[in-house]
Amino acid sequence: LGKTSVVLTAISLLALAAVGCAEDSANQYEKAGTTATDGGSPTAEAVKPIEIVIDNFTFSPAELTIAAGTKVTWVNHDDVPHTATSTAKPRSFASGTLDTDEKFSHVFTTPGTYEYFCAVHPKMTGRIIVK
Ligand SMILES: [Cu+2]
Repeated sequence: LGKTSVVLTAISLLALAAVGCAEDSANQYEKAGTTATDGGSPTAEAVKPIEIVIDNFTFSPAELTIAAGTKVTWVNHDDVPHTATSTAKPRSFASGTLDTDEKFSHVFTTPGTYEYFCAVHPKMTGRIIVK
């Protein structure tokens, strides 16, 4: 009997630990989502996702420095379609056409400087520096 209750205790502890981890991840995700637009320091947490807003024919922020492994999401808040297309060839990323409120995400794993533009409006440009 004693052995059984030890095993049962171990199982419940494991279950608690798993629940705790899941809650932590969810909280971090929510926090990142609400702070991504406040312009906080992007280097504070390497894995915090970053959002670039497209509005009024502008990428904002136009230049961004991030840690390798960061996920960047572009969201189009304009009422015309835009893209986020890497300038380099071969392209390291290309969103395709983003209609209003559509999003595109890319994880930057390799350090370097990534120039990009809007294929519909080539004068719209941005730059991401991955450290
Ligand atoms: Cu555009």
